[in-house]
Amino acid sequence: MEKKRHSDDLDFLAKLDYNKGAVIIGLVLFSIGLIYGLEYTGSTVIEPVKEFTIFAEKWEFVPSEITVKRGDKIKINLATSEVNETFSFKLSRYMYNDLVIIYPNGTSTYEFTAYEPGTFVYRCEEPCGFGKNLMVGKLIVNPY
Ligand SMILES: [Cu+2]
Repeated sequence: MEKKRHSDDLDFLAKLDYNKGAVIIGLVLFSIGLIYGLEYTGSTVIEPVKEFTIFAEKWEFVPSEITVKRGDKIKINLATSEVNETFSFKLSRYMYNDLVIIYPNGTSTYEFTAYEPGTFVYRCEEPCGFGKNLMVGKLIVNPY
């Protein structure tokens, strides 16, 4: 039978200490990861919506230019004070099949996320009179 030496015990203790250290480092790293993870989750949950109001008039959109950043969540409020005219709002690319109607003296909203950078035209597609073609504006989505 092999004789047990003191140094064997010392080695064992040294290894144990090393393992404890590793566990503590692991816990610290895990905690840091958790904190960052929670912060990240928090920031995505409360991502603010950028809100704009566009007025439809005879025959223009005011404002006729809006600038945002790629990835922005956009809410566009549409309003007209014209009492005898129905307008509409159509944004190229982003609104393939959508069309928002703005009824006389009414309001509408359109929400989307600006995933694609570039310059996009918005226009009125209602037959609202001879100035119809003047009802254009542009949305600029900067890449960053
Ligand atoms: Cu129109």
